Amino acid sequence: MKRLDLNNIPANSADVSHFSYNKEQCEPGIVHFGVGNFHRAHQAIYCDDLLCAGEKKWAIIGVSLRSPKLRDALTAQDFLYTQVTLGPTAVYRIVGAIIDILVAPENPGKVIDAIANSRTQVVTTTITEKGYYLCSGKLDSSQAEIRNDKISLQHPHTIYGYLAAAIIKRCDKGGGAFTIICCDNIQNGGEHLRGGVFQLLAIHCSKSRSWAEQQVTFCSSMVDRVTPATDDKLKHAVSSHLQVIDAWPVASEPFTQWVIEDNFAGEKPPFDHVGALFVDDIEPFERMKLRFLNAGHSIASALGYLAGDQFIHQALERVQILTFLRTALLSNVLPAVKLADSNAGPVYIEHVISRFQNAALPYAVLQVGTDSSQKIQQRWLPTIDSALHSNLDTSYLQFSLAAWVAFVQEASKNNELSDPLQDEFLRASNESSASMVDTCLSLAGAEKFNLYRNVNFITTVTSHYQAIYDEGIERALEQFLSLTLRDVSQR
Ligand code: CS2
Repeated sequence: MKRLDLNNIPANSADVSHFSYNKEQCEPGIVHFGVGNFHRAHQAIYCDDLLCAGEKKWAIIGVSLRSPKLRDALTAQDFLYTQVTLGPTAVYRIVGAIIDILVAPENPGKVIDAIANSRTQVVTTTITEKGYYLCSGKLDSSQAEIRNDKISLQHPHTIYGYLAAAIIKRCDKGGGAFTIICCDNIQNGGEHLRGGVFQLLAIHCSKSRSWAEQQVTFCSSMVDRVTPATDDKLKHAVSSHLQVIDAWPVASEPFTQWVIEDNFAGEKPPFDHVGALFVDDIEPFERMKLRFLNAGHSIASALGYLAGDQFIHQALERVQILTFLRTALLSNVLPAVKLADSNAGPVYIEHVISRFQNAALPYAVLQVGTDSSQKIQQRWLPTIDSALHSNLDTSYLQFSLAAWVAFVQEASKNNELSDPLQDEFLRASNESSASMVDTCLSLAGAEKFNLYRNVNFITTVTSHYQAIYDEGIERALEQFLSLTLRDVSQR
């Protein structure tokens, strides 16, 4: 069987489509950091739609901050890949929007040049939570990688270093204004990028700092599409359906959403023509996505892992976990998270749950569990603090935190935890229950939140943790639900 490339593009049919433009005539107006599956199933599809609509400027140069693997796999196929939408049916799409992939550590200068090039109008990022070096929502400048970039930008180690070095070069060359957009699941991503970049510019080049204040804008955005890691089953489905070999196809759910803060410098890609939304105030959109969808995913992941499930949809086939998740979002998160339209909450929650139940798109509990120490700082802890501040019910979130501590412990012991703090978690995993809870919470940055100093709150988390430890998740969950649901029905 032949490999997918420009000479071997499967023909269009009822469930197969391919891009309609000539790749050679496209210009890379976008440099994107983090060409993982999510980017390829989300932003790259918006760009592909623009290119298909004749907007030739919005092809992508991808940058990998670490591994050469995707570059190596896609180079041989002219950077083409298949995106498979898995819902009630499977729909295959050959995407051409990526025209090159650079591996930053191999040649940092090339990455810096690509951003400094005046044809680049937008730089976007999906580098995951840990790529921002935040601690409790603030840039942690004490981390070694940031310290490196403070000393020199010759060989940057962080996104901030690459952007600062590129801004210095672009300012020197008269490259003109451009926009940086955060496309990760973090609140205020644009502001975080701005803060880190300006800190470095202040150290390395005050002239470029003043230039950037006028010529560079930083936008946050809310991105949404459930996109699992690629497995062999997907590769086989692609090769048997399309009769070409694709080394790295990507699957995703039918739903997609992209809301972008409208604060562009330079040219603005007309993403609104292909389904994205430009808004003046991004915060409510980010909050809704992080505090409901992502928070819910992390709840289902911790409970599902402890119950022995491999995938999120399997966890939600358990009535107890489904009930827990729904009630947690409705009775703990919704009252604590202010939404512009208060009726929208229950509808959004049901929609999110039905997306998680999509059995055609298995999403591993351990994928959500990856980097959970960073994720819960965005997804759970701010909601808990708001709820405590207003004296609202936090019982489900307390149980969730207890389940998360048990998850971290169990996954560490099973050698399945993937987290920047995994060594610290492993060291802690034999501690007694109170100190295990304390250690895990403080590793996850909880000390900066009021919940950490609330003795009643922590005592309850610890007793839930003890119950999970002693009796197993199913029994502990059953007892918890029987008590709390009785309380709810008696209200
Ligand atoms: C998930 C997200 O893996 C995770 O942590 O919660 O990646 C989620 O699938 C996406 O944000 C959906 O847009």
